[in-house]
Amino acid sequence: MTQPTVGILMGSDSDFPIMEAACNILDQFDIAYEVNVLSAHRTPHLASEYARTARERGIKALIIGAGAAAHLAGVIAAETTLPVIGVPIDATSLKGVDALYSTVMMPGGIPVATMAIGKAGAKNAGLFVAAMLSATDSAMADKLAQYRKDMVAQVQAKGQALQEKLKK
Ligand code: RP5
Repeated sequence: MTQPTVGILMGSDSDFPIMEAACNILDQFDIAYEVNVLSAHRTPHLASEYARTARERGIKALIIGAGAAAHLAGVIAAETTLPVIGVPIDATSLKGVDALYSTVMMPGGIPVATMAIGKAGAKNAGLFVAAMLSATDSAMADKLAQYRKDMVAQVQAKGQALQEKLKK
């Protein structure tokens, strides 16, 4: 099995339908990852232990999804100097704003790179890791450039399809 480069954590398995978007991007870019469910509140000791041992296990970046009073990314960032990317999850009646504030409002000294709430954030977390790796990996930079080109082609195709539809 390939040694994982990225650790994906989520506070609950109920976060997975959102966090799967990060997995899909990492698959697309051939970046090996591991996935774990750990909670800042329900399993605080296991979460700290995971973060403390991540670097020695070869992990280069961590993507952390959590909803509600989402402290997981901050707790993980407190225990490692690896880059931590937070994904706020819409899991309560506050629709993810609770998780966004909990994740993004870190005190100075312990950074968490916070993405958008939900699936777009999880997808961008995967792309952000690819971008970080591309700083020292030219093959990854090429893949990212191709991804952007494909996106332009997809947007143009959608515009053309819409124009065709309106002509009818
Ligand atoms: C958070 O509480 C999790 O990250 C999840 O988003 C939310 C709800 O968890 P469950 O009650 O569904 O396990 O810690």
